[in-house]
Amino acid sequence: MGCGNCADICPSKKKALVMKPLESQTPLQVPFHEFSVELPVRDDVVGRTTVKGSQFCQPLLEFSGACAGCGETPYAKLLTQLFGERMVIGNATGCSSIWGGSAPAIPYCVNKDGFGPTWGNSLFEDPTEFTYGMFLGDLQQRYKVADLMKEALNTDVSKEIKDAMQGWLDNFKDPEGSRKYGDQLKALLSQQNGNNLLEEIAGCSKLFTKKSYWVFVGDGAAYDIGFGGIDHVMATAEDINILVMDTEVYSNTGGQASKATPTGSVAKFAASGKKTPKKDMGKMMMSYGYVYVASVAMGANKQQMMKAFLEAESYDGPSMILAYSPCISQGILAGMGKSQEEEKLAVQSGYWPLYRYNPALKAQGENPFILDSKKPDGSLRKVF
Ligand SMILES: Cc1ncc(C[n+]2csc(CCOP(=O)(O)OP(=O)(O)O)c2C)c(N)n1
Ligand code: SF4
Repeated sequence: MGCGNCADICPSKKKALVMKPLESQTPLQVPFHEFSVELPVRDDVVGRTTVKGSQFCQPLLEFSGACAGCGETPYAKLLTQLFGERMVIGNATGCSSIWGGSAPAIPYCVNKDGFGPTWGNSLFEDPTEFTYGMFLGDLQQRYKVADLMKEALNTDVSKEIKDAMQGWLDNFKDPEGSRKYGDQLKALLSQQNGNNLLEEIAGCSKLFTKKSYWVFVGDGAAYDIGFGGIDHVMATAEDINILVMDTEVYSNTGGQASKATPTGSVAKFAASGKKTPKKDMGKMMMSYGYVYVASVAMGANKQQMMKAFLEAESYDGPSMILAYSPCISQGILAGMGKSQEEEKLAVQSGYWPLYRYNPALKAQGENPFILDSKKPDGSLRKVF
């Protein structure tokens, strides 16, 4: 059961997975599955930030309602493995809001400590402003906590508490550091009664860990109706990440052309082939100079995608990742079981370039633009 992409692209010499009909496997595999879910998550074996290590981390997105082989979900799943326990996601209306939250079911889940992505769906037209609002609310409240801690440092509290507070203030923007000192403070402050200031700080403990703000958006929302909001929020230079899952059509409403649809593509509202070229969103964002921009395709280069996700998230400013996402609406001839392979072909042929534009490199006097894909291999006409 399933799309078969994982079996198709399994990199081991002897395939780790072989697809077989569900009815022939249920009696054997269900007990295996039940046993496997009782095992602890071993996310400390290999580094979390490597392609291999990330797959030892618990996905905090499971059992979505997407089409089998959907190109969007693998990106979202991986992001939850990297940052899930401190992620806030503002989702545009589109396929990702439907597979991501068809009430009353939601595929986002929590880890054993009860932490998981905070997820909300706004509208087709304003996901970036929606996420920005939550980001600003969180930031202002964290500034208030910082003020309270600075006040407490000037009072007669224990050295341990002062050290933990100073550590937290020094690591305000650092996810690991703010969590470490925040956890110390939670433990220390739980023993303090009768000190109003410390009790007020303890009451803000959910703000201690620095969060990771993400806008999840399709190409229709990003390139068309929600573009004004993207432009505005990117220009604020705040630390917000945007994942554009580019299916090159409005997938959720049946495949209408968007400004991400390339020239000649046949889509609804472009039945005789789209007349105009695909809008170059990456170029537009790069023109700011301070926006991190990357173009990725999981099936083509996982290392490059991983670098882009980590760089975008850690960059202290706005970032946009353009992620090529094959979709059932594209009518892929080989079928959706080959959607990851399709991403590879798109990159090899030069249809979808891979690159990263990292303003942090510019600040160090280096060229911020890195072209990660090779010269096109001439297969464009054959592939498409
Ligand atoms: C203002 C408004 N117009 C139209 C719609 C209907 N609608 C919902 S999702 C969608 C298309 C989404 O396409 P895209 O952003 O590319 O995301 P995808 O479904 O491809 O992931 C449309 C037109 C809407 N929700 N709101
Ligand atoms: S229609 Fe396309 S984008 Fe939407 S869930 Fe299906 S494959 Fe994914």
